[in-house]
Amino acid sequence: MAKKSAKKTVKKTAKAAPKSKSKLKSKSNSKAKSATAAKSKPAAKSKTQTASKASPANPRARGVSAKPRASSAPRDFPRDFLWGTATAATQVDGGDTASDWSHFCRQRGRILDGSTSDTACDHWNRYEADFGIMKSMGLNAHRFGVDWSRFQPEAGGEFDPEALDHLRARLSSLKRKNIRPLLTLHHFAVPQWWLAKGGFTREANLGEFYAFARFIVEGVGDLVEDYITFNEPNIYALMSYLLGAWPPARKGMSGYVDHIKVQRSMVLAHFTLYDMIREIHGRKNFKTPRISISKHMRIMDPRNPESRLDVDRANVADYRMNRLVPDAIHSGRLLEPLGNGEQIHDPEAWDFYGLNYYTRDIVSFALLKPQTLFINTEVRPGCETNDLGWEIYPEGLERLLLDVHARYGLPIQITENGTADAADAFRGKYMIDHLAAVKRAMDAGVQVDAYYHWSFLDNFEWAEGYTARFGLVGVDYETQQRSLRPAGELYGQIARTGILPAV
Ligand code: GCO
Repeated sequence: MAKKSAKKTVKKTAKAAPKSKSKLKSKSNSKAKSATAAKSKPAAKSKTQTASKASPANPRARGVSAKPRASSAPRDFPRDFLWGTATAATQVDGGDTASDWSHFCRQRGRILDGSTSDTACDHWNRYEADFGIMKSMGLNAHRFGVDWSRFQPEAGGEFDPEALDHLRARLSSLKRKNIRPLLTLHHFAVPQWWLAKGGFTREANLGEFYAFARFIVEGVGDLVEDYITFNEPNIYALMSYLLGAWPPARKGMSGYVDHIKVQRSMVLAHFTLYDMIREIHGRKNFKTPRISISKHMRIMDPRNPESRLDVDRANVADYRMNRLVPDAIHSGRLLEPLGNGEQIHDPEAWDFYGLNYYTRDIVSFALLKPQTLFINTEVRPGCETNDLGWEIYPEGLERLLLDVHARYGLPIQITENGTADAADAFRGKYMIDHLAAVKRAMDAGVQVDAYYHWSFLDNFEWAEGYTARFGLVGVDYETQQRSLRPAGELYGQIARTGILPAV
């Protein structure tokens, strides 16, 4: 097992990392809350955004009031820093009707705007032009994913060689443009046929997922070095099995049990995939891979820091949300409630920490919520929020980076960070403020190697459909026209110069 050690230590001068909140946890229902917020505050209707020449040097870059520093200013980020964007197959590709999401979208009332993922951004057919936009922005990295249903739409069927050729063509296109890929093997979707037999709730099913992963890694491992095995395992388990918002829309007590089983399966599968990917790369003389998960993290602060009940629930929420799965992967043990703490793999079955960060929850004790372990989450009253009602809290990213560094000592890649802002009114400032938080953590000794902005394109935001616009590039879903937003131009400038404009 490769061992990674902290290359640097957090300087004493660093702002205090959050106190280690040990205890057990439970998840927060924030994504569900987001759905609620989206209902009351719909994002602007799809309209073509015209490409703007705005840049930070140009006040038309909305949300950014200050000018860039002189070009002689020292770089804030190292020259080899990876500046990327992130997408997920279901959210942008289109054309896949065999996935559980495609089936789910056809059920009445599941998706906020009644839409489907069937066309999305038609990125499957337009990737070349889309990667051209990335190149023109000056980006050098891109995270994207594969949906298994695309490669094996039917149970027991052969893996589709044309889909593999397509994936190779995509990766080759990125390579020609010097854009480094980070490939996600599971991002919330599975084939409908596999979900119907229990999906990740049944460990006996995992062999079929491994066969898919093997097909992909053997087929494209010469073009990929960086992998994410699972995107946000706990969010997937929570939304799909505990809150009933995503397929298979389970909830209740049996859903609770299954949401634990799903996370257990994903930890087990991560261990297997970690070994499998390394074995394939070694045997086929592919470059040494770097492997991790993308971990959704959110700050969990108690509503009343004086209340023992609120503080205790915040600790539990923090553990369930931020620590359980990473601690299991880092220790190689099936920690409770995933198991009894048994050691099932060598420790440190990952090469970096993939961190997704968006927001903070305020946590309180709720007697009437046994199904969420008496945890209530809410958005901090009066705070600044995005189009989905999520608090904008850049300091949270610094807190989490310091905490992750102290806990695991791994290099960190920020595999998602971004905001829903249909008017592109505050995205630029959001980006600068979060990157400034990253810089502060780096100055304090945290090794951060990459930042992937979520997202490259406006896209299908799961149960919120197309109502939320996260793209640096706006998409007109009727014409599939792309328009680089001012914040996209700003991001390109930051990527090219490694310098954060002052705000
Ligand atoms: C997630 C996913 C993305 C989302 C993004 C915005 O965190 O849910 O990784 O697919 O679209 O986070 O919600």
